[in-house]
Amino acid sequence: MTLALTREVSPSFASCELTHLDREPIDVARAMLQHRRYEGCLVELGCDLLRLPAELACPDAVFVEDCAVVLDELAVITRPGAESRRGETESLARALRPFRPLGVVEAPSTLDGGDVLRVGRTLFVGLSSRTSPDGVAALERLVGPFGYRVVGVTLDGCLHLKSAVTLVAEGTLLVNPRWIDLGPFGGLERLEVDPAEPHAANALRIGDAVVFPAAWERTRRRLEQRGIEVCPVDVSEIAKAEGGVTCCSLVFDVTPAG
Ligand code: CIR
Repeated sequence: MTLALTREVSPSFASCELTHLDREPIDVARAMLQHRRYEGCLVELGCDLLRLPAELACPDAVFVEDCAVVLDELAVITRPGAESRRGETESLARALRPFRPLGVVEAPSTLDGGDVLRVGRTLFVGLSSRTSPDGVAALERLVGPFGYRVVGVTLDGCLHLKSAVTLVAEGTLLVNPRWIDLGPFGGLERLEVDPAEPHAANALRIGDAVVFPAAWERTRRRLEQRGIEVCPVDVSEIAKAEGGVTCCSLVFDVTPAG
């Protein structure tokens, strides 16, 4: 069975970190509603939901993806680059412990899960303002023994690697080529976002479908023309906090007990 781990939107969500966006008023009640609908979409696509309660002191805690990298063999608990987010990892580690052995990224290294894109046995890792080179090395030490290759990727103009590139089908990437060096991705097919929609490269693949922000209609058409099933979700308030669709869940397979 496939589990989607999520966390409720914090009442303090409007005080989120922002790096590349200007602060706009966020309707937190609406963000909560949009988050519920996003969860509904994951359930429709066959996931079982494990929803953690909101972290009142952590405005960004809904973005669970940044605090862990969950692989079949282990879960790596990250050390987020933003200091305000470091308090999020403890409860997440507790939630993941029943499902995977844990590895931990230790200080002073930093790593955000939003910078890690898995394609088969390769982990592409964005060298963003949140992920340090020694964070990449720490990840490599933890996952190398399981046969994963770790490849650093330079990026510019966006928050995380997965703001600029995600996997939307076997062997096919959705990319904004203006934000990353695509050199390390040689051999994989690329579908570019519509130039009018620079933030549209963040799609969440579940089975053969992708969960995708409803706002990016032009890029959605490109996906559908490729034969990819798109489940649109309205994440307008979540986007104001610089969040996308991958960052609101950790999706992984579990073996049912018994
Ligand atoms: C932050 O700046 O950390 C949050 N406001 C947004 C994090 C989004 N995470 C992601 O794309 N993986």
